Amino acid sequence: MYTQSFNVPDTPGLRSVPLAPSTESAESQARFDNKIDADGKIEPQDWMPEAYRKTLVRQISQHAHSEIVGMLPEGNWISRAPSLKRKTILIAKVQDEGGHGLYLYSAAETLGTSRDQMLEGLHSGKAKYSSIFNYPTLNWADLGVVGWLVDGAAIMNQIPLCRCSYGPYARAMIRVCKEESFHQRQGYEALLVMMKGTVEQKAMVQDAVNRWWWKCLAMFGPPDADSPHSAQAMRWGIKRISNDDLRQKFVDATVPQAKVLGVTLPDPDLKWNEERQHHDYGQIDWDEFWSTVNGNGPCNKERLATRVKAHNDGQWVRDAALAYSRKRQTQAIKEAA
Ligand code: FAQ
Repeated sequence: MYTQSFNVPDTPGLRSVPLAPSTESAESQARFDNKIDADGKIEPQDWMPEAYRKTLVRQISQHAHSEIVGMLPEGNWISRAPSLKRKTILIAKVQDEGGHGLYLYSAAETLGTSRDQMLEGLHSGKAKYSSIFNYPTLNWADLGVVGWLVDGAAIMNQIPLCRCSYGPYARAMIRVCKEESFHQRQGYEALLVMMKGTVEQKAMVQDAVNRWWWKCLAMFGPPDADSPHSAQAMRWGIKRISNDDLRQKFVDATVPQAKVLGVTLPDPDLKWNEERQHHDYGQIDWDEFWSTVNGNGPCNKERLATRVKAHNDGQWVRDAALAYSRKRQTQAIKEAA
């Protein structure tokens, strides 16, 4: 359902933004600029402007933390899945999200930022993660909607990242997108089954769609005009498609899916615009978005506390692994002597 076919051309006009000036040697800068202009890949050993490195670390950090915190709203439901089949699928999905976080922490390590530094940023509340994971999953229909819409929005954003100019991030995203595609499908399929069920089950699905729709639209980030990082990130080929263009693609792709499912998207202004060849849609509540991003959503405190506790509870595993590794090293030195 969500494939590389969503990998449409870059948002037009990007190349008209000049590259940010750098104080580094003109030769290194020129090599970097040429590679970016030729749509080549920047690799960890290549020289890169500090601002490029910083932007990547910021975005990869936000992304990695989203995958890790994103395990929590679904992990809560593993013990309450309605059948063995759904439980198996959910366990696999939550494990995949953990794996995505780890690939991304590794990608950030290639930029010189350690996993400990990244985790310190998350646990202290300084680093961001996606707004969407600060909302509660109230019932089983929410889990289907998270798969269909949250993973659907995530893939829409992530497929263009497979073409990101930074090699390790781009390569990590290829596998992530394949797995996210399975996540989206399993959510949609779970909802299709519920929509063939009782009146109460259908009402649960509609209620979950009503609660999640607008929050999923906000996942793509602020409107282009209010997005401080977009122009430069796109000029560097980190982001390929703007926040608003991705949001529009998501709306256009989701409307027919909602129709097949038999649910209404909760937006009276949602309608096809013949002239634009896109759907028009209503106003997103950006005050609510920023309030959530800034720590005041319904679950921010709970999510962070759960994450910090899980990390602290796992300290003995890290200690044991380190002690074992030191013991092996000491043995190896003794044997070599
Ligand atoms: N939530 O100038 P822009 C997933 C922040 S993965 C929180 O537009 P940018 C998988 C932004 O960081 C979902 N903060 O920034 C899954 C910046 O703050 P800063 C995550 C947000 O970076 C599914 C400020 O606003 N995906 O769901 C959000 O150019 C199910 C200004 O914004 C990614 O992270 C937001 N929604 O564009 C897991 C993909 N939006 O850093 C489990 C990679 C914006 O100045 C279960 N990331 N902000 O303090 C991106 O593509 C970009 O970072 C954007 C934002 C598009 C998210």
